Amino acid sequence: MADPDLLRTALVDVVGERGVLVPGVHDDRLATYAADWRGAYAGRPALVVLPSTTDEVAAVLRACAAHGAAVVPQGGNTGLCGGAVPDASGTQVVVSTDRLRAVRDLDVANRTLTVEAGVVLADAQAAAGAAGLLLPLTMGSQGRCTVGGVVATNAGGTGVLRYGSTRALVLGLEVVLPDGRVWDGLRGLRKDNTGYDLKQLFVGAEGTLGVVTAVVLALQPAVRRRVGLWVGLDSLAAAVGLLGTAREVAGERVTAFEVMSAPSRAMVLDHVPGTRDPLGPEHPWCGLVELGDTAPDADVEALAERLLTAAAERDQLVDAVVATGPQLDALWALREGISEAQNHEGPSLKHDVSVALGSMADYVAACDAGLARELPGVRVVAYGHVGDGNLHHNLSKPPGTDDADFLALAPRLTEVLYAQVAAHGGSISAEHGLGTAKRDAAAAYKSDVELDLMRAVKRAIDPDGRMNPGKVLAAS
Ligand code: FAD
Ligand code: S2G
Ligand code: ZN
Repeated sequence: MADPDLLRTALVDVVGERGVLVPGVHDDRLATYAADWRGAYAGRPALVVLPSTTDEVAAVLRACAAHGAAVVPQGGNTGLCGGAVPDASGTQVVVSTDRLRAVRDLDVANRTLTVEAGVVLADAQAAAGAAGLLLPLTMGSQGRCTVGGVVATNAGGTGVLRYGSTRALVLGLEVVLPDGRVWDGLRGLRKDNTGYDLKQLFVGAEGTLGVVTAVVLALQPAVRRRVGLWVGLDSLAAAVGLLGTAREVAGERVTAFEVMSAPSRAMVLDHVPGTRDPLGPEHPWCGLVELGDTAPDADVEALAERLLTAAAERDQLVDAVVATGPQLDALWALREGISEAQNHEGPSLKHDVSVALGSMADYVAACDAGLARELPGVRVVAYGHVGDGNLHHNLSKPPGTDDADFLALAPRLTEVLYAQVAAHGGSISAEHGLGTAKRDAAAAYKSDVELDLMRAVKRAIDPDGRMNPGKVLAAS
């Protein structure tokens, strides 16, 4: 970066004094942008800028380009791989989308919602719901993560098995490029076959190619009738079998399929007030299956009973309860409470992996053996979106172990787990992206051709390498 004071003056000219946070002057406010939401990753920004329009974002990026300053786009800062925080150099400018909050359009006939990048996911869901439509992106961070962030990370969540990841829901993007040009790709067309699908380059790019300033999302018909099944399972293989039965009986009305291991449930019951496990702690796994129908008169309860009958005939479940309304919401609170609960148990090693469904049980068994060899008593907090082959294979320290001793073993424990992911043809990042945390591990599993293609895209769009340096790809 040339002269930070000159850059600060240039940025204040664009967004005004209130739109630029300066170290040593605004340290309290700056702190929330320097570290991620959970404090797992932290850096030192040169400045934090809060533009309020696309034109201001463009002017900010032009100024950063003129001063050779690196840019770190930031939304809700709930990312789990360190992608939204600056490095420790004190030279990177965080560009926050906090003030890009407009809902620009909701087209009921076309079933599209156009929002600016800083709109919180829950607010986008509410805008769709108010029009009798559904934005089928749901995850535990939805009260804080932004639409720009879910696009940049190609976020998944609990609706992927029915509706796909964010990538499947994006119809158009407005992006400010590293040189400040604005690409207006805000088209709400479901079919537009006119050359390279440029928007898909920015979905999942984690801020390394430009700043997403607005998004056109495809909406779905609202689910009018929903029912949940909370099932006791004696193995992960049984869960996979139950998924097959659910799809046979209910087809696309299976709108969520999550599993929770016994340690993950126990942690939530210990640390998240008001939660309860209707089936008790004895089942090694429990499944939360949600069936949803867009027909207002659909008898989803009868569908649930048919599913339970078929699953029982196949010995796929040990026990079950059917839940609707508040009981179903309470089961989701149990499921979504794991992330918070695990933080109460010392450092949590997070692994967001995916393997083909048929390999999942073998993969977990191989990991259990390997992890126990490395650290007897390590607590495997496994849970998540099994419907997509995605498991959050998190680890917590054995009770009574020192945090530092556990963290010293972290690289080796992760290595054991990733080796099994590779051995089972899986991915070491199913939905959270790479950031800095998984950048090198991912590169180790990619071919030279694939890495060359990724670097070629990066060079073509961000030739100076100033967009979120060191995220997704090692800075060249
Ligand atoms: P940030 O954390 O601010 O940024 C994430 C990345 O996107 C960074 O690389 C940043 O540079 C980039 N970025 C942000 N905004 C823009 C923009 N406008 N333009 C360009 N780049 C941008 N994730 C899932 O996929 N599924 C889950 O089920 C899930 N559950 C979660 C539960 C909890 C409790 C928590 C804390 C996180 C969870 N996450 C989950 C992770 C996280 O919420 C997602 O990755 C989310 O997409 C991040 O959005 P954000 O706005 O917070 O982005
Ligand atoms: C989830 C959250 C991340 C974690 O709960 O689905 O994506 O492991 C995860 O805390
Ligand atoms: Zn998840």
